[in-house]
Parts: sequence; C-alpha cells; structure tokens
Amino acid sequence: MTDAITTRPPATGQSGIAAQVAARLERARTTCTAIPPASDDLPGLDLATGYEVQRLHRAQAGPLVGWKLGVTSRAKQMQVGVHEPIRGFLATEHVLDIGEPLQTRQHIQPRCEPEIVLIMGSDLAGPHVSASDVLAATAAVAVGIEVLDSRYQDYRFTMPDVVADNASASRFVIGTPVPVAGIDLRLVGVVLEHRGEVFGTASGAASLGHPAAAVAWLVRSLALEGEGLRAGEIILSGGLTAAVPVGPGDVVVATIDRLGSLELACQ
Ligand code: 0L1
Ligand code: MG
Repeated sequence: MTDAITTRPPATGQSGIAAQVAARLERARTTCTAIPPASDDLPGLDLATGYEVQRLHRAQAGPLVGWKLGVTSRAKQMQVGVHEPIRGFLATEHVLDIGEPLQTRQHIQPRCEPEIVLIMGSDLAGPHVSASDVLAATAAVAVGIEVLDSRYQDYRFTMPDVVADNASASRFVIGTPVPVAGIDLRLVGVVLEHRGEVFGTASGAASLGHPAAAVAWLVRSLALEGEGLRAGEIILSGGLTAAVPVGPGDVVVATIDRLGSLELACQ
C-alpha cells in the first residue's frame, strides 16, 4: 500500500477529455444508468484529468460540506482493484439525516461501508501536515455510513476513472459526534452488519494505519491545489471493510467501539 501523492495539474489539451468525461458521468447520474469506464475509449484520461473532472462536478454541486478519502484500506483496494488512496468532495446533496432511509431506486448500484468521521475544529492546510496535526485540529469524531454508487458498470474502473466519478460518492450519514480525546482511533473495533448478519469487521488502523494519517494525506493532496480543510467540515476517513451492496428492504448497521452504532434503512 502506498500513500504517495500523485496528483498534478492536467496537461494542456486535457480539458476537452475532462469535459467529455464530466458530461458522460452527469448523464449516467441523471438517467440512473451505468456506463463503461471512460478509460476504455479515452486512454488520455490520466489522474490529473480525473481530478479536473471532479472539479467540474464540484462547480455544479451544492455548497461543500467536507471531503472523503477513498480506497485507503486493503479490504477496499482488493474489492475495487485500485491501490492508492484517492479523494472526493462532499456537498449538501450527499447528506442523509439520521433515520432518513436510503431511496435505492434513485441510485444505480448502491453499496454501504463503515467510516470513522472526523469533524474539523479548526482550519488545516499545508504540504507537510501530519496525523498529529490532524488530531489537534479535530473537534470530534463519529461513526458514519457512506453510500457509494459507481456510475461505471459493475464498479469496473481505473484510478483516473474513479477519481473522475468523485470516488463513487453518493450519500453519507453520520452518528452523534463524540470528543476524540482519549480514543485511540487505530484500535477501535468496527463491525458492519447487513440484514442482521456480520458482513465485515476491521479496526481503525485499516485506513492507512490511522484514520488521522489518512486525513493528513488528504490535506497534503489538497495543498497541491492550494486548498485545505475548513473548521466544521466533515471528513470521511476511508471505508474500513469492503462495501456491501444494498437494495430495498435492507438494513445496514455500522458499529464502531467508543463511537457508537448507526443504522441505515434502505427503501
Ligand atoms: O470510499 C471509498 O473507499 C470508495 C472509493 C471508490 C471505490 C468504490 O467505489 O468502492
Ligand atoms: Mg468511503
């Protein structure tokens, strides 16, 4: 597993590819129809162009509420065949309230995964930010469930594809925040249940060794684009188990030691 930061500005001439991919993904989302990965016929789609597509989507999205890490655990890397962390943005349309059901028919192929969520207490930016810096800037932590919904058929994608698709971000819900002081986020146990059965287990260390280390990677990655985290932002630090596919009638429960339990019902 590497946590190298590989983003850089897109090469000149890539903006046409970015616009094409953004339009395809937007159509897939509005028609609720999966598409083949863009890299199948656009080999010029590199990682920098993937992040350019993400910026195009962000410009059309509602107000930013936070960020997500993707593919930070070995379980997730094995599931989707991508072997470096990625990031995506979270906007108001991604938010589910506690107790609000997931309307699966509004999604293409939804999957749920458990997350340790950090709520920032102060701004944080810079190319050398460490996990300790992240913890010092964190106001609280919470259990979260992220709903992924890849716009690509069967979740088949390359790293630039999935970055362009905003790291499959679709919805998320978070539990009641608790103070982080005194909690070793590496050691907290994680259980994901689906239809009353255990689907996956993990500990906080599954996300790049420490959820705060994953968030430090995010901050350093954002610094390459002159951005950073703002106080109040919500950070999904990375799915800890593989993600479970969900459909109408399913109930998913994520339990994280010291952070609590969170249930998501699917309609
Ligand atoms: O949040 C994640 O780890 C997901 C990143 C994209 C890969 C996927 O769709 O599972
Ligand atoms: Mg996730």
